Amino acid sequence: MRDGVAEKLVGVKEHPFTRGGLCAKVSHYLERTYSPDRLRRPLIRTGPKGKGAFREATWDEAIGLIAGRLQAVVAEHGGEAVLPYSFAGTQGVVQGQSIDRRFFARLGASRLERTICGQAAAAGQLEAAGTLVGLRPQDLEHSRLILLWGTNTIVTNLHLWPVVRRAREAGAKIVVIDPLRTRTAAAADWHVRPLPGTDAALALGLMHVIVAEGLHDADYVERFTEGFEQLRGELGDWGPDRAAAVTGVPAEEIVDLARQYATTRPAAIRRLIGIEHHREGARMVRTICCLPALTGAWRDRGGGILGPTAWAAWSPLDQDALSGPPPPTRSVSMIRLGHALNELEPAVHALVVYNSNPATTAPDSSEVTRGLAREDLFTVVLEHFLTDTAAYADVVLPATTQVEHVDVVPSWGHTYVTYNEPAIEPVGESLPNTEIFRRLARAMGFADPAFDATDEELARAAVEGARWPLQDVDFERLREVGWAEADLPDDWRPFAEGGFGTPSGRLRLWSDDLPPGFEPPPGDDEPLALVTAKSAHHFLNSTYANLPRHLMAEGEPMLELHPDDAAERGIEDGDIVRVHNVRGAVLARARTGDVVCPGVVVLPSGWWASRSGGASANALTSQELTDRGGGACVHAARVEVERVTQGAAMGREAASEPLEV
Ligand SMILES: Nc1nc2c(c(=O)[nH]1)N[C@H]1C(S)=C(S)[C@@H](COP(=O)(O)OP(=O)(O)OC[C@H]3O[C@@H](n4cnc5c(=O)[nH]c(N)nc54)[C@H](O)[C@@H]3O)O[C@H]1N2
Ligand SMILES: Nc1nc2c(c(=O)[nH]1)N[C@H]1C(S)=C(S)[C@@H](COP(=O)(O)OP(=O)(O)OC[C@H]3O[C@@H](n4cnc5c(=O)[nH]c(N)nc54)[C@H](O)[C@@H]3O)O[C@H]1N2
Ligand SMILES: [Mo]
Repeated sequence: MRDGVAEKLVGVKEHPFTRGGLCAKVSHYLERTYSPDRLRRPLIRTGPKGKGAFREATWDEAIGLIAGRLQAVVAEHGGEAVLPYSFAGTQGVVQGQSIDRRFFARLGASRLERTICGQAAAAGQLEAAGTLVGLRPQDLEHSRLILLWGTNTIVTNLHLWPVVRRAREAGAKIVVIDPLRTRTAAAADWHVRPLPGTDAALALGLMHVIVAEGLHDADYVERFTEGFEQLRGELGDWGPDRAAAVTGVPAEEIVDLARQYATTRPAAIRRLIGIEHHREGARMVRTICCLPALTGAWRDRGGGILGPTAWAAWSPLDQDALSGPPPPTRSVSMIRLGHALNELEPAVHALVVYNSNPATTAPDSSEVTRGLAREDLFTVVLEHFLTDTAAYADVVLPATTQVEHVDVVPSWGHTYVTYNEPAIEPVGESLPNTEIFRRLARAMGFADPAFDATDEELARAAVEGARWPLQDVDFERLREVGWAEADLPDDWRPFAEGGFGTPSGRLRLWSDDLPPGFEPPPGDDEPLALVTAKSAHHFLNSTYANLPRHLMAEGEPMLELHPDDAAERGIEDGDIVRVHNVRGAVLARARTGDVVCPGVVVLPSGWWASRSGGASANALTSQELTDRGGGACVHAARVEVERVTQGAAMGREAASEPLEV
């Protein structure tokens, strides 16, 4: 800090989990905070929607305008004609789910189903285990076999990688199960490559071998699970040959993996959300959850499943004290924003977006932007930058970044909560989300004291009302130290003696509602499976995808495709290709190699259409929901690819002049 200006952002070495490490995205966070492109004043639209023509306004004018328009919408169409749209952009609970939620509840606005990240997998795990509790990340150090199942740890979860490495140094074998040869797969001991969306068949094949060879833990199964006989019946059809035919993983490899998984102790499965983004995303996770119960892996420290740690360091915070009760209004899926803006009845007339950039991150982006372009839709966006979503707003409000506001930052990658103290004064006239919603509430005449709570009071309430395992976190101490750990016993083996969250306390190896199993997806016209993974190392979804350093590091959007698929289409490495299906088309540079198998292609998600040739990955994905949990099938689109030009320049050069797609 010098003269009120932050000069350097560093990780705290004493932090027990991150140990001072910052990922490639956050290590230059201050470039974001002080970027010349940062929004510094409220903006009011002066040109056509989507063109980014705005004039500056005072806060009073902007707030007054919004309050007037919202009041008019509510008076004419009712509260449900207003739709809030927000996600985890801000990372903290105070700026992410407090005064904002109270405001929309008071308004009687539609509720947003925030299901784009993790809810499908959670639904699958709940079906099997009845709880989201799982391993503690540090305990992977004790594991001797680690299956990184559909997660690209080095890119998306960097802080777990040192734990994985320590386990490996102590003799653990690291297996990556991923259709793509990711950086993580390349760094592992063994890369198992199922076709996208077929993991349930892989898990069934593994369980077939385990049960057929008597490698399951009969005592654990007997005492702590239910439905073994039905599962065994289903497994009868899943010999390694059939599993191999469905997944593309050779039968011998399935047998080998099954034996190693069942006989190596402790054996851990690490999953995040890569596998949930498929039609049967919940069922895939539900099926995988049978594995550690079948083998009794839960008996060991470092054995079992490690999923997101929100159960330890997020959900226990006092959600009611932050958000208040949700209104009894209709709910709208965030995955189907395109539908909500274009087709839903009664119609949405006002949209308020914050902590999210749906023009880029929501599926089926042509439908999203078609909705955002509606002249009769009143749109407000709270942002740091003029994102592709903000470009469609009627009013854009400048929000503070993490170094400018108070927050309690939960985690789903480790078991610590963090207190965020502002380091600098807000840049320009930016305000915390909370303060923006307070001002809006006042302007709308909401006199309720619920809108008077300060950020610090909200933070305190979230922590003081927290449940297990955050119940003992002391707010003053959290503020002083900066972080606090969930209170879990040193020897954390949550299900060594059963105790699952199901009514019987047993893990459900079978349930009629959503049994372990695999259905092939319905046939599709397009020949290639598209995965839209988070392969951009320097973006956090679409965040940072406008900053020079981060764009420079990523280069341009690349379509990875197999040399055979390329040859069939006359495409050579470095050519510009058009990736298309019925929903849209995206331009990318082709890279041929062994990242994908034949029949599979990959586009990175997160690129702004305005900076990458006019469209990005979600132009190709659909608004279809996963089987459970209302998730997004963003790794399950199908596409065709054709060559546009030989090796010409595109990407950022094309940003101002979008190529015709
Ligand atoms: N195709 C495809 N689509 C995907 C995914 C995928 O893998 N493939 N992944 C999905 C997943 S897992 C997720 S989590 C979603 C994420 O989708 P989004 O929630 O839209 O995430 P971001 O793109 O990071 O956008 C967050 C925005 O919040 C803004 N922001 C940050 N902090 C604040 C703040 O304090 N106040 C305000 N007002 N704004 C703030 C940032 O500037 C940024 O523009 O995307 C989903 N979409
Ligand atoms: N650099 C970076 N880090 C991030 C993010 C980011 O945008 N950029 N986003 C953050 C967020 S919001 C989240 S939710 C996490 C997500 O973290 P991850 O779950 O690790 O992220 P994904 O890229 O969605 O998926 C991981 C892997 O799943 C694979 N996959 C896709 N379909 C299948 C399948 O059917 N079977 C199998 N076995 N694998 C499959 C993909 O090929 C991909 O390599 O990352 C967080 N970290
Ligand atoms: Mo996510």
